[in-house]
Amino acid sequence: HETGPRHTPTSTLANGPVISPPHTVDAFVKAFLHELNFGQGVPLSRSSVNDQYLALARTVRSYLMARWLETARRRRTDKPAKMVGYLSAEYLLGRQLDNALLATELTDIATEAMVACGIEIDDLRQQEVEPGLGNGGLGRLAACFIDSMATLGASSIAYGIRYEYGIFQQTFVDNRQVEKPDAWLSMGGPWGVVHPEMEVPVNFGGHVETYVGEDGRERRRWTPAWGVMALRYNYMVPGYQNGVVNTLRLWRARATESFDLHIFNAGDYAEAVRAQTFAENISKVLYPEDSTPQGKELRLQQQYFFVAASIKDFIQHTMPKDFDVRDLPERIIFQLNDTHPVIGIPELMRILLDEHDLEWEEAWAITKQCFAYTCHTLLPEALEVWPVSLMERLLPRHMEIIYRINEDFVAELRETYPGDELRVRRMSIIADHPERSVRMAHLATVASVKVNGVAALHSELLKEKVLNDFSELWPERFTNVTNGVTPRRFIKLSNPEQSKLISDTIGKGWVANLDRLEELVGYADDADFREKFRAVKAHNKTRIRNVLVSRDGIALPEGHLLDVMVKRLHEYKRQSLKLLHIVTLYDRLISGEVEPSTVTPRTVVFGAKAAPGYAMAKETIFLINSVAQTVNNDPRVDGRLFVAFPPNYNVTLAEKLIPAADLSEQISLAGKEASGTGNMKFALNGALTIGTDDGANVEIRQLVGDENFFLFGMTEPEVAELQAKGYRPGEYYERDPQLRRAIDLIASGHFTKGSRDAVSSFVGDLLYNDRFLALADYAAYIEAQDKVEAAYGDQDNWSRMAILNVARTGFFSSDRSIRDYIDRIWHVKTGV
Ligand code: B1H
Repeated sequence: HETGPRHTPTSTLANGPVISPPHTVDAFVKAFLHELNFGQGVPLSRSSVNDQYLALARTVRSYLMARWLETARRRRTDKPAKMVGYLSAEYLLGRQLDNALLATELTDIATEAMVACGIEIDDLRQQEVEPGLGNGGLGRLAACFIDSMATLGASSIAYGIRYEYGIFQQTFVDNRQVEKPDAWLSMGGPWGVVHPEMEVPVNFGGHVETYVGEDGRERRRWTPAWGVMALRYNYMVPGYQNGVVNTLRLWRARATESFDLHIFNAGDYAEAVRAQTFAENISKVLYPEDSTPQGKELRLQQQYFFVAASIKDFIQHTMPKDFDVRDLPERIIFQLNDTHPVIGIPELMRILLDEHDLEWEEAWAITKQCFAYTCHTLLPEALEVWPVSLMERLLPRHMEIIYRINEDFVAELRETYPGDELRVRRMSIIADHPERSVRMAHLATVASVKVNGVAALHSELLKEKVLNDFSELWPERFTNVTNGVTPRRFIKLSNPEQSKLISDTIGKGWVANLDRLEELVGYADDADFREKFRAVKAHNKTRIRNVLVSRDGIALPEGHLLDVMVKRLHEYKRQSLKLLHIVTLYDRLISGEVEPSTVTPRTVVFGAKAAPGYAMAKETIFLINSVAQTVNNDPRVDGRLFVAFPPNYNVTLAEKLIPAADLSEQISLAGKEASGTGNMKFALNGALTIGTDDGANVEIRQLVGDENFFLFGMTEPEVAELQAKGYRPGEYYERDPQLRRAIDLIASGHFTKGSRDAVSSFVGDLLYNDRFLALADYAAYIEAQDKVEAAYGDQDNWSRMAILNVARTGFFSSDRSIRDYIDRIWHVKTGV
């Protein structure tokens, strides 16, 4: 393929710099009509809303294009600098239009331009289908991180997969989750720029053999059985008003004519076409498991596909033609977003050994400097392992290299710990039980410059538990980088009213320097400011009410405390505990234990997708919907309690829901939630947190102060102690009458039209298993919730607390996280 600089113009006209259209309404209108007429091929008078949206998106894209080309040109021509290659299987991007307008300071111009064309820009916004190329926190973190890398001007490129179908669309049928495919590209994907001529081959299968090279040395040669092409789709990642536009490069799989040559040659045309479809399946769909990866062959294909394409792309296309691979450590650090891209380690070894003829020691010395690994979990079932049998079949050369890496590693261990075979077996990259398999977290740790957790507590537990042996061996390799979220999307864009209040009070600088929120601390005591702050919240509640009515036909009551729990459905996150609280509140109302007029009216909003194969999670969804239906229609509740569960929670809904929340539910069992990032978004948008001592909750509480946080539940050591002595959930049920009533009410079938069967697995699990100790934390949770209600009664003080949450959580900007990675792990330049 032709790849290098491709054209030398002879006319000076063609030689000039690329210039954006001027930042004026007239120019914008002109560019927009050009896109509509010549791009979409329609006159304004006959254009559909989708035509208009696509033309608007392309117009904004055209404004970004000059900055994009300029950013890339500077990277090519400046003194060679080290880059970050961010490798992630997921990017949960959310809608692009508003972020691009904000970055280019075109929001007002575009709005006016649309008015001039007789178009309501909001209708076009609604037309965009968000790219949901991620499951939850991990994918959204990657999206926040690339935003911050661009805003800091970090020399960087991000790589991933352009799934044709993102995270499934969730619907409810008879209160149960039903998944629909997410055909996010079906209306046209205006943000991706494809370069079909720049495709990269990626091979699979086959065998490895020894041969003798010209120099008489023995070498290994991989003869793959089949391969696909990785098609390059570039997406713009604009920095916030700094002229930088970085690249997110997502790969799509395409079959080649030579995909499986012998089939075509055999004349079986239909079979050959079927085989092509097989190849293109690789980038077809995002796996919808959050935290519990399945050892599926297609998933390993996806991982190798995008990582192999990315590394090859970096060495062959991003580096200059005469580049010497021995210089790689000076030019790249690949950040591994969890273990999903870890196959890149043996891949780089393969390239250095087999394609560049380096000796093992030299190749290993280089490889070890080129990767850093972020672990995102503490759940043992979330640690990825691949069966050796699968690896050998799909990537035989890589399996061989992994064996050799492990051999050297194990030899080193035996020297360091003579006679400690137990330890050697624990640490080995290869596990023997229950099936011979490759432990990707071990491989990542052995080959990385740094290994980091995603919140202070998580990084400590990583060292003490999950990777304890490794942290004893290499203590200096382990570090923490607390997660963050981008203030552009999650404050400036999602909460314009609060943003305006902040800017009017302390100036506009906070958007790119979130520590400046501290200047708001004093205003917590300013009655006038508090009143304005409350007005913002009231405005955001009206906004979400309108959104939910038109989106789902859900009519939220007015004047309620808005209590929000949004995150993936998982037992460790304990949506079931929240449900027990709701049932308790309901029970108090219908049993006459409390007089309805005396309780704080509360609306609970859930948002959660369950992995399609996760039965207990789906049962929990069914029960939440069933409880909502019963509670919302029971006259005895007298409008004091309302439960809403809008389907298909996604980034777009989060942007509307989080700014309206009064109370943020962060109630995972201590020691299970690595960080959480929703928790940060809520605090920054003026919600108070009710939460356990887990993940980044710990740091949030330290920053906002105990008096501005509703802490409850066991600590991680208490959890470990209880589990060690033997946890029996039934004891809590027996001892606590309030808990017993709640569980009995569920078990009776009260919420499920009299059906006990429909709730038996849920109730049975709580009483006899309860892996995440919901019953043990129930009493403390209820007590903390009662304190919440009392506190909400004093609106002035509540506002004071909420303002302090905003003022003291600037630390959770992803700009700070990225600066941490740059200073302590990546050592790359900024300001480019
Ligand atoms: C997180 C995942 C995850 N941790 C496997 N692990 C996946 C694991 O497709 N898979 O197989 C997908 C996702 N996701 C989350 O990462 C943590 O649970 C959160 O606590 C954390 O905030 C987030 C970002 O670090």
